[in-house]
Amino acid sequence: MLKIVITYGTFDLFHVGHIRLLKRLRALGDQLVVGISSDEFNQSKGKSSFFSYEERAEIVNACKYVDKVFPENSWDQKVSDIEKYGASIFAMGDDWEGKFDHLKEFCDVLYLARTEDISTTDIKKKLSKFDQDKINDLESALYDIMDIVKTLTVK
Ligand code: C2G
Repeated sequence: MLKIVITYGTFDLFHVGHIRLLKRLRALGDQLVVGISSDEFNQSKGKSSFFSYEERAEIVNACKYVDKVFPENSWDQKVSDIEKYGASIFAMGDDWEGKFDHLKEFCDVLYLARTEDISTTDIKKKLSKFDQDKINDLESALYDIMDIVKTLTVK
């Protein structure tokens, strides 16, 4: 009997935190199925992803630890998904510790340690700071030019 592991996530800007979790989840069983949050569901989570559902699903599906991806459209579909895919383990990163214990009625529920110091939110912040640095450089160059123009136009 194949041991199926099931998990869910947005998986935006795919990074090593995601990969390391999927690798550990796959090692818990024989197959790993992943619910990818739809764009609409992300909005209800207060998240807006950089990549669309289709792109995020394609990227995660290409991961060698993942056997199947499917859309996650609501908080309430997990029980039917566990039954549909015959999952015997539900697992998430431990930022969700305790949040899905009600699923213990249907399968094992595990929370695995997150990878420290990386998140999609941090990546977005660092990239936006990078742009801000460029704007700051341009502004100081502009002020230097203005100073030069001023000296050239002094009567
Ligand atoms: N994760 C991790 N280490 C990180 C970042 C994320 O282990 N540095 C894990 C999270 O704990 C989660 C999975 O990677 O189990 C996907 O993370 P997100 O894409 O942020 O997913 P999330 O928004 O938590 O959505 O119904 C459950 C939700 O869909 C989970």
